[in-house]
Amino acid sequence: MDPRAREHLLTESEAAQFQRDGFFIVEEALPNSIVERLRELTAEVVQEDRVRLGIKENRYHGVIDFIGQRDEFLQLVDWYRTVPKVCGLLGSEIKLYHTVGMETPRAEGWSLESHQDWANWHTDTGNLTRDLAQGGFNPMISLKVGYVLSDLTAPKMANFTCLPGSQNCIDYPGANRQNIEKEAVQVLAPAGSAIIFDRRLWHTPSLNLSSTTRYMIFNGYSYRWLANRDEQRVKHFYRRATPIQRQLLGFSNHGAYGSSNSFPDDLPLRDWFKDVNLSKTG
Ligand SMILES: O=C(O)CCC(=O)C(=O)O
Ligand SMILES: [Fe+2]
Repeated sequence: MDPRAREHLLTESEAAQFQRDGFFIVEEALPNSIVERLRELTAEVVQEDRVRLGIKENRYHGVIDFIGQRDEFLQLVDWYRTVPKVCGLLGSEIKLYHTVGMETPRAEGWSLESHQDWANWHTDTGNLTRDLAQGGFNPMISLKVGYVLSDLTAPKMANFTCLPGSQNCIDYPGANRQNIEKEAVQVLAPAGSAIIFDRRLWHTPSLNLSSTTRYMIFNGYSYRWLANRDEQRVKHFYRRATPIQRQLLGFSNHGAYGSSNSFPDDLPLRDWFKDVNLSKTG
């Protein structure tokens, strides 16, 4: 891992924002040169998938199992400006469990009134809340890092849209899941930022009424024992990945037995941060 990771630990203010709102923004998480390259590659991978699946050009499309699709995506697995913050929230015994590359073109023919065609309020990781939540207990288990690859500095550009604070609501707290609620926030963030959000936060895709196509990469991290949410075809990375990257790609020296245990040889990320107080949440 890049040694500069130690300068990018979760701050107290980020921890407080995450606790209160369910998300925070890391500005300048990626330099411009990398943003541009990732945007090009995301466009390419999404286009291939649109053709394969016959998906229209004017609808958003996310490619899951994204991380293994191009060699240059490997650098994001343990990116030094974001992953230390993920460790501050989940600890270091984590992995990537789900990755998505998303393209949201201008919604030609749609207007603000037709938001319901796009709105899909949800929390992440499928059935976790259904199967775990009991009497106000609903552990986080996973979170996502959304890398913003095109400028989202004004609303209605398919900004990440959420109900801040709703990570504490087991049921959808709004009035109508087909609407973009009045209290919803369209997160403004320049290209190169990362939005780190709790999987329990209620959020939705939203319309892009601008002339810029929106590109984002969403990398989901979880405890190592969670089942992956996509095929995670990443074995081709193993040979050139660092031990920390291999951990984050889900590798264990102990096969299936490893992920629900803490064998020291499976946890280079824990070693890397062993002298550091990662967590600001106590
Ligand atoms: O496109 C968006 O902003 C929402 C994406 C989303 O729901 C997710 O990555 O979990
Ligand atoms: Fe989501």
